[in-house]
Order: sequence, then C-alpha cells, then structure tokens
Amino acid sequence: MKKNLVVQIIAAFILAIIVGVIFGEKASVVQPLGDLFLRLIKFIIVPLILSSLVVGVTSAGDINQLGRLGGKTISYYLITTFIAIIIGLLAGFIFQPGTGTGLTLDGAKVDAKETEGVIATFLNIIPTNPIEAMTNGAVLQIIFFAIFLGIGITVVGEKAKPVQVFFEGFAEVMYKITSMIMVLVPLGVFGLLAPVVGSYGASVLLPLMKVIMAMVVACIVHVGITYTIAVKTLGKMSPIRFFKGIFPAASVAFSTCSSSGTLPITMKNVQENLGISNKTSSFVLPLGATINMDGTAIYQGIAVMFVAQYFGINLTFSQILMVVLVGTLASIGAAGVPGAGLIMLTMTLAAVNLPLEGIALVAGIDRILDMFRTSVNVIGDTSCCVVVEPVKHGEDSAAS
Ligand code: DAS
Repeated sequence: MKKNLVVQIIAAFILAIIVGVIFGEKASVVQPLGDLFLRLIKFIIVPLILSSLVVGVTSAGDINQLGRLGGKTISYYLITTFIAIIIGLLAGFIFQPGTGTGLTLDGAKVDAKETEGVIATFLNIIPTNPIEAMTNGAVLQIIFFAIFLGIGITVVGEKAKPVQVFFEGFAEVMYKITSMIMVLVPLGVFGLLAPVVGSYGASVLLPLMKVIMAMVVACIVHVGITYTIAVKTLGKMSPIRFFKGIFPAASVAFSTCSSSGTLPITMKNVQENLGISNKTSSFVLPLGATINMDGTAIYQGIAVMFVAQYFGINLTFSQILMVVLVGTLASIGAAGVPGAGLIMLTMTLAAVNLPLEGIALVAGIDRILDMFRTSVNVIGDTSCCVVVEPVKHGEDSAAS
C-alpha cells in the first residue's frame, strides 16, 4: 500500500473536522464528493463478490477445505460477537449513560422490528433467482450462488474450464477497478465526514456524551484486546502491521457507515497489505460484512443499558442473558448499511420488554455511533482473515 495514502487519509480526517467546525451546516456543500465516492465503491460490490468468490472456491481445490474454512470463520465470528456484546453491557454498566441525561421524550412512538425467525433467515439465504439477488444486492444470497457456482465448476472439471477462466479474468478486472477507486479514499473520507461534523452541535452531543464515551471505550477495548490477541496469537501477525494494513478500510468504514460499501477496499487491503489469499478473503469478508458485526453487538449492549437506566429499570440476570442472545442475533441480522444497528435495536429492546421509545433518545446521534460500530465491524472481519489464514513462520517480519 502506498505509504502516503495513510497520510492523505489522516489529513482528510483533520481537514473534515476543521471544515465542519468552521462552516457548520454549510459544510454540507462537500457532501457530493462523499456521495460520488460511495457510489463508486458500491457499484463494484456485486461483481467483485461474485467473481472473487467463484475464483476463491474453484481455487480452494476440494469441498473439505472449503468446509474447514467455513467452520473456522463462523466459529471466530460467533465467539468475537459474544465477547463484543459482553463488553458493551459492561461499558453500559460502568459509564451509566442513561442516568442524568436531562433529556425528555417527545412522545415519539417506535415499532418493534419483527424477527423473521431463525429458520426463515437461513432459508432466505438460498436465492430463488440469482439474477434478482444480484440486482437487489442481497449479499448472503450472492455468496450462496457464488459458492455453488464455484463448486459446480470444480465438479464439472475440464468442460467448465472456460467458465473458470472467465471468472478469473473478471475478478482481476474488478480488483484493478478497486485499485483505481482506492485513490479517491481521502476525497471520499473528507466529503462524507465534513458535513457530519458540521451538523452536530454541542447541544445535541453533550447530554449523550456518556453514550458516545461508552461506545468509544468499548470499541477500543474490543479492538485493542480481543482482535490484537487474536491477530498476534492465532494469526501470528504483528498487530502494528495488521492495523496499518487495514487502516484505509477502517477509515472508509468510519466515513461511510457501511460495511458492505467498504467491502472492495477491505478486500484490497487484506490481499495487498496483509498477504491474505483471494480464496480466504473472497469468502471471509463478504460473509463477515453481512453477518459479523461486533461493533453493532457492542452498541446493542450499551443501548439496552442506556434505555434501562433512563427509565429506572433494573435488568434481571435472565434479561441480561436474553440481551446477549438476541443482541447477537440482531448483529447477525443487521445489514451492512448505515443505521442498521439502530433498526435492530428495536428487536433487542422488545426481547427484554424495555420501552422502544428509548430509541428516540439515541437516534439523534446514531450517525456518530454508527461510525464506530461500522469501523469495528470491518476490523473484526479483517482479523478473521488473519486468524483463518495465519502468517507462515518468518513471513511477517519480512513483510512489516
Ligand atoms: N452501519 C452498519 C454497518 O455497515 C453497522 C450498524 O449500523 O450497526 O456495519
């Protein structure tokens, strides 16, 4: 990765804050720069996932290898999400964000999001029409289609070689387009962040500062401890090399609040900067962008504690256990798009009979909380790549 890209992104962050503070609401004039960047990375998501996953499966060689990769990936995702929600609940307990806010509810009514049920959720992964799944950007259905397409190519063998060669070429084209778009990351970060900084004044932030602090500290703990330990002990990689390597993707996630939208940059970073194979990255990352959201899980824990404290409700141990279970499902069910975690919060609150109106209290700062949620979501996905494909002995020092 070009060293100056990191410098340019940091400069973009600083400039966005300065412009946002100085110009306030007027900073929204640069929003089109952010929208341009967002549309550019979104337009390559579907063809990139499809082509890279087909190539990843066909290069995996045999189905057992793919099964092992899937098993390790899902296990890592579930364990880290469980840890994340515990950290979120602990942060909510320590910071007590729901006490002394001085906020009053304006009578807002919020409806609970109905869960589809676990069986329906799994059945919906199977696309009845793969083309429709691609036009709708249904990432889990595209993953399912690409895996079976890759398996079909592998099983058919020689006769399907032209199809495999097509997807190999197509994937290379999509990676090249992603490289071109990478150049615009600083511009995108600036165009997306400056309007957000400009639109949030102290009057909105101060009463909820404890929620923001709880979120930031919980995210730092999860990234700084859980992922660092996983990357170092299981991934055999220097954490410095890891965090430096995924910095652009984490920055894009922070600015766009979309794990799915960040996917092309995430894939590029882990392949180019961490040396992860296409086979691993093209399976682990699209899956992670859809079902692995540790930042969202942290948020569910903190938000539940906030609402319970605000309404003076003491949660029982069984309610806490329910939050851990439903909060994990909520983070799995959340889409990799802005605000998904807030929508899923209705499900978590309803599961422990907490007033849904509490959501109206945190909705005003959701964009800021979502920045931290999405960054942790993406960092969690990239850490999984390193864990399931550890660095071979001695390679790490050479690369860092
Ligand atoms: N913005 C979501 C994402 O893209 C996370 C969330 O809203 O919780 O990961």
